[in-house]
Amino acid sequence: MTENFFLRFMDIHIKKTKTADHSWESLVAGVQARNIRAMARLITRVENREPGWKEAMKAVYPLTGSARIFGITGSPGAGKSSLTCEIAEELVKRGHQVGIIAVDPSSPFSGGALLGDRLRMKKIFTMKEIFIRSMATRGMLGGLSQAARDVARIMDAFGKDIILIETVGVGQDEIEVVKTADRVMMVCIPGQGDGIQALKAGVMEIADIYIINKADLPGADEVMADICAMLNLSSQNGQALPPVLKTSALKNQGISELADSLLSHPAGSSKDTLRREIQAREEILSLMENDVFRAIRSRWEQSGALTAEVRKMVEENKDPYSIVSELLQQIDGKADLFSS
Ligand SMILES: Nc1nc2c(ncn2[C@@H]2O[C@H](COP(=O)(O)OP(=O)(O)OP(=O)(O)O)[C@@H](O)[C@H]2O)c(=O)[nH]1
Ligand SMILES: [Mg+2]
Repeated sequence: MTENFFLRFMDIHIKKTKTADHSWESLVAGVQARNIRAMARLITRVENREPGWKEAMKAVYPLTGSARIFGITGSPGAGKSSLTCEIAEELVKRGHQVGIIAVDPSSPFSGGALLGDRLRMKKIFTMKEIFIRSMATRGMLGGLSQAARDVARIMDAFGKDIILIETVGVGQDEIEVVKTADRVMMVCIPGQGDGIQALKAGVMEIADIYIINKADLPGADEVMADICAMLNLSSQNGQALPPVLKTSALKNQGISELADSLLSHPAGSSKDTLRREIQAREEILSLMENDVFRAIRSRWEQSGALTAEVRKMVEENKDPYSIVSELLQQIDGKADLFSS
């Protein structure tokens, strides 16, 4: 009896230890085996830049490449989240596996922020074909767009073949995030004449599809005409104009046409190649910037050089420009690398 109990206890203990195997290898293997908890955990650990994250991403990378990434941006309250939900549902109907990355400027996604209180939107949380992850804009180690890339890749490795990234199209960081997508949807709304002027500067040129959401409200045709006029003005000779579509996320109108337009884009055009090159360059540079900076900083901090120089600046009024030049000169004698 006692022995039996002991064996059972051991058995449970072993099972527990097994399921609690959170090594990077087991998480990556879990993602490959389509284990949702492994995916969620891997995302968190990579986002937190826990030691070993880069090795994990090296293992994830070869598993990626089949997902299409669509960015969705626009002014606050334009209906981006509502549209994201409608598009996701439509794509699931067509047999796709969808990942959603909601970049929320205010708070990490907790179930309320993205959803509002609409029941329809809550539904997609229960659909096994859809995985939603939110990301706070602040405090993201290594930069927001890199975090979005990493999360999208993990979802891709899991088997999500479409990834939707929602961001508010206001700050530079958010714009950088949508630039990591293969195609970008820009959401406008009726009565936004001035808004379009404001958006024009930063976001308009990166959009591939223009959407006038809330087309159930008056004024949609006017905004459509404004956008078309603007696109016509800025288009170069012979260049095809991006599609401009009207939707109502509220009434589920125009969603199917939008999905058609998203999916119809032929892959591999020269514009795509150019975009990929720009994205690759930005990613390499951003990863490098982070690593180089961190390596140098920790070297200076550990050697006490930084503290010494801080004191010189405060107590002896030494200028910071000379401090940085001199510190850089100490790095492997390769001062010329850093001089400009
Ligand atoms: N009339 C109408 N209202 C809509 C439509 N789509 C969304 N809304 C409403 O607009 C409000 C904002 O919708 P969200 O989907 O949260 O908009 P969002 O762009 O994600 O908002 P933020 O993420 O806060 O910038 C909600 O009250 C929605 O119900 C639509 O097509 N028509
Ligand atoms: Mg939203």
